[in-house]
Amino acid sequence: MKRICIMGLGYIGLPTASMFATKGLEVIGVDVRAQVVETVNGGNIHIEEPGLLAIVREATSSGNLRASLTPEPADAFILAVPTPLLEDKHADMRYVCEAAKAIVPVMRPGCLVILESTSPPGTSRDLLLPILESSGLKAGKDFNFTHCPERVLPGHILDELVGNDRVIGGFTPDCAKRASELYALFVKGNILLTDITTAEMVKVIENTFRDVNIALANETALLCEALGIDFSEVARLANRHPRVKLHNAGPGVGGHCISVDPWFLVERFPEHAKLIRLARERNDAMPHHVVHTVLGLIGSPADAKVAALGLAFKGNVDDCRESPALSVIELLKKEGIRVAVYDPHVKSGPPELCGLEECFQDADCAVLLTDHNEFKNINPDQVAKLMRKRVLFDTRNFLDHNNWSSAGFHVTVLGRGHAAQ
Ligand code: SAJ
Repeated sequence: MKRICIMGLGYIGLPTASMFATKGLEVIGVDVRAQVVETVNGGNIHIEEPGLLAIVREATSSGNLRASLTPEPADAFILAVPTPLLEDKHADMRYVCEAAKAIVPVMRPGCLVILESTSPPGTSRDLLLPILESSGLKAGKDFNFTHCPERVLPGHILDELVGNDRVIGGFTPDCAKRASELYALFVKGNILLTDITTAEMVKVIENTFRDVNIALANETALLCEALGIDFSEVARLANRHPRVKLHNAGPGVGGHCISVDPWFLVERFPEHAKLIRLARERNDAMPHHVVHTVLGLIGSPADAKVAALGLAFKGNVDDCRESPALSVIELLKKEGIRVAVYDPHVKSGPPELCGLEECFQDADCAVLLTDHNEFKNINPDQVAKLMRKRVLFDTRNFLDHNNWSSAGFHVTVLGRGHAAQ
């Protein structure tokens, strides 16, 4: 294989394109956004990811990577476009379909087509196959067809692209073998071959596994509150069992993966995926629980104000997609409460976003929503002077509570019942 065409230059497509280009392949990175094409061709990046700029520079300056608005004939095509969630909790497959239609005119006999985007199981056979075969070529006979889901962790994408095991599902075993030869150019983890629908299910169930476990942790936290005991103590001791791994409780599940992918199963199999739906609903209800607790803590002072710490969906990233913090803020505002948000990682966002001092100024309660390391460095004595009341609600059991209590704060922790506070 000499020439590959990657559809979508986002969080997955751009690192993957650069990786192949630095291994000597000629790579055409295609994106529908002219601005992205221009940025990449200039050796720059439009997304934050450690190490990405260096590898994009290396790839473009060698002449091996070039971005374009339209696909060109190639030995392999990789579809790495988004599959977001629609309002009705169904996957929006528009981008996958459009990318597939765009490559049909440039597909040639013997080429390899790879779907990387996380998709509802069945997508490759039911949705993509007819589009690709409209080229007049037959999958498994005239062209190779596979699903190779990405499983990288944002913030560690370049390391995990290389080091993680890679699952490759083929329309036929030969198709899978062909794709494995391509990925072997840079993957150092094991390459595991299977069929195309199994690979789709593997990816979706990985994130569903995590969502269901977090839902169990969140539900356990609510039970502990009702019992007057501490979830963190229960989890610490239960996790000493060799086969138990309770996840962390918190304000909900965000990001574009774990809070999205389980719906792909619910959408397709509503009559079977009952536990998966319940887990999603449990996690989505956590912001309501957070707000209910805050209301109990602040009572009903006139002009109440809450200082929210964190907007991003998890610690030490700037990504706010599906962040539970956004839901908490909206729900508080609906209750007529003023909200100010401090997030050292997020550069732009809702109007409530402000600096540390402005956030704490005259607040009746501080609520920690994201576990950014910077929050550990906040000096409780200093912010106490700014606040109207010294009340802290830690929804992730993250801060040093002794420190905050010593500064006169009434500290409440999600999952810790009154008797254990
Ligand atoms: N969370 C909890 N409790 C926990 C763990 C996480 O409440 O015990 C919350 C986080 O705060 C966050 C959300 O869940 O809001 C998701 O965070 P995450 O770190 O678990 O996952 P992501 O979305 O950053 O990345 C995941 C990764 N999957 C797993 O860890 C199983 C990654 O490997 C996938 O490649 C990625 O989704 C993806 O692209 O699908």
